[in-house]
Amino acid sequence: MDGNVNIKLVSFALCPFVQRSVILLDKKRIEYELEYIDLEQPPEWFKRLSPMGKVPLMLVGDEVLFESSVILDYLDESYDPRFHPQDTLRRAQHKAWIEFGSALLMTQHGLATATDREAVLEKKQQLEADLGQLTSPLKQGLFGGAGQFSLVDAAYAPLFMRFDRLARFDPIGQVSYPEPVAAWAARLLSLPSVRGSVVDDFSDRYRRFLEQKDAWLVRA
Ligand SMILES: N[C@@H](CCC(=O)N[C@@H](CS)C(=O)NCC(=O)O)C(=O)O
Repeated sequence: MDGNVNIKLVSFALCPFVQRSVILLDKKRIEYELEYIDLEQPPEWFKRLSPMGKVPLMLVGDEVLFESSVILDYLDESYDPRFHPQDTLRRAQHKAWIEFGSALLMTQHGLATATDREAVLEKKQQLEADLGQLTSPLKQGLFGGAGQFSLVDAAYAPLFMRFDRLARFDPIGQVSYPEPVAAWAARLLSLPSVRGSVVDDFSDRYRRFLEQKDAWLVRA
C-alpha cells in the first residue's frame, strides 16, 4: 500500500462504529486525519459524500468508503499486520460475528436512549440474551483469545466500553455477561489502542448526549 496516501476519517465524537476504525488504525500504526462533524447539522461536503448520511466515512485520497465493517476490511487488506484469519471459513465467521456486534450496538443505543424504566429493562434483557450467544465462539477460541488481536476485537471493544459507562451512570444499566464474555470485555478495555480510541472527556460527553435525549439512565 502506498504509505503516502492521505487517509481521513470523518467522525462524530461518540460514534462506536467510528471507534472501531480508530482502534484498528492505531493497532496498525497508520497515520490519518480525524475530522469531527455535527451529525445534527452535517456540513454540505459530508452530505454530498456520504450516501447514507452516516459516519464513519473514510476518505482514501479522493476516494470515499463507508460502512464500518467494510472500512475494517479495507484497512486490514491494505496494511500489515493482518488481523483477519487467513483461513477463508474462519475469516467469514469473524465477519459474521462482526455483523452480530453491529446489531448489538444498535440495541445498546436503544438501551442507552430509552426514556422509561420498562424500555430499559426490556433492552437489557434482549442484550443479555444476545451476549449469551457469544459464549460458544469464545469457548471454542474462534476469537477473543489473549494475545491474538482480531478485527472482532476492534468491532466489540466500543460496545463493552459503553456498557461500562452505562452501568456507572445507573446500576439498572448494568448488563450482565456470562464469564467468557466478561473476561473478553475486561481484556479489551485494558488495551492501550482501545483506551486511547475515544475523546478524553468521553464519559462526560456521553452522559450529556444521553441527557439531551432524556434517557432514563442519566436521570438524576
Ligand atoms: N452500519 C453503519 C452504522 C453507522 C451509524 O449508525 N452511524 C451513526 C453514528 S454512531 C450515524 O452516522 N448516524 C446518523 C444518521 O443515522 O443519520 C456502520 O457500521 O458504519
